Amino acid sequence: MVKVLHAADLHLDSAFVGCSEAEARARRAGQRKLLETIVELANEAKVDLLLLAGDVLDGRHAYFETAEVLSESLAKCRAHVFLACGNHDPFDAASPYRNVRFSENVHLFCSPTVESVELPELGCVIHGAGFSSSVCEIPLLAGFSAPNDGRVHLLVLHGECTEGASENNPIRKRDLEQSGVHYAALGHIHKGTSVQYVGKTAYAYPGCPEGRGFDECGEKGVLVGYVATDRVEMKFLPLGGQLYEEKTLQLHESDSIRERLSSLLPECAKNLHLRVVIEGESDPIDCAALEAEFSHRVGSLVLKDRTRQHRSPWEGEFEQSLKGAFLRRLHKAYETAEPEAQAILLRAAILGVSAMEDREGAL
Ligand SMILES: [Mn+2]
Repeated sequence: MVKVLHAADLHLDSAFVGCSEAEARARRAGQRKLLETIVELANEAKVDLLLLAGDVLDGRHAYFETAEVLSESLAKCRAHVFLACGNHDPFDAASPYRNVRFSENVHLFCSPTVESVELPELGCVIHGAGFSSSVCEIPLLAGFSAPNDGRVHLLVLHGECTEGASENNPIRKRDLEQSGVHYAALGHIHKGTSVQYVGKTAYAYPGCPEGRGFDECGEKGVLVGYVATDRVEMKFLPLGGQLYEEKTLQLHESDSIRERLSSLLPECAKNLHLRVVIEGESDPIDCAALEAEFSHRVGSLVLKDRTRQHRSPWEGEFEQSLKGAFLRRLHKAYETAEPEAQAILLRAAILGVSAMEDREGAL
């Protein structure tokens, strides 16, 4: 039985396009810190293996600091480290890995053919392959099969689980099954999965270890656990890094948006990036002012006003337009109509204007 920490898709040195330069720099520093956290966790949990399943770097433009952190923190790791290159960090001529001084405990799977490293003291074998360019249409695992020899067999691989074509190393179920490995530590999919099985092979994606945007919502982390020849127990461990969430705030007639927002937001959660979609009916909302007022309570706050506006049904009746003429006639009739007819005229005005403005009409 071997103890394993499985992480992937750190995307160190991401550009953080939407951020200011200072924010982007801080976020990149935070990513490096997260790598250190992962190594600390591996040491605390006394794992035998740290498996990094690709896209550890976001691209070819790695910073000097990142090369240093990779070299120094992985050297501090008391486990054997196996890193399989992915589509974002392929081992090509320009790979930043060529400038990293990796310590002896680190092994890079950087060739597109499956390579096997035996660790006799642990009774296990680690298999892996890596991208040598950013596109890999050939299934790297095809034809590979580990021997059934009583040792624990693990695989570290970056790719997309699919039965169809993919530019990102299509990993097919039949290839996973035939591989005969007990655990396939995969990378590429940023939304983590639970451990799944095909035949006797268990496989999982840990997802990215922290969010970078609203396309990576929810709690992120790594997988830690045990792999034996007859069972696999991997558990998700959240890392408490940057967290992106989207919430919907449904406004009701008498609600104060400030009060509702205030009770929705945590008092202080600097790693939380929140997008709040406001729905319901309301007067126009000054999103920028509310964001400025409440953003100190979170890492960042984005408000989206999707409310329908309160407005007079006769708004626009003096316009020189079809809408204006329509509203003037209805309003005139409305003033002398019985209450029952008034209600119908009001609905006609709302629905008519909605149709003319090509939006949904509230009944
Ligand atoms: Mn990838």
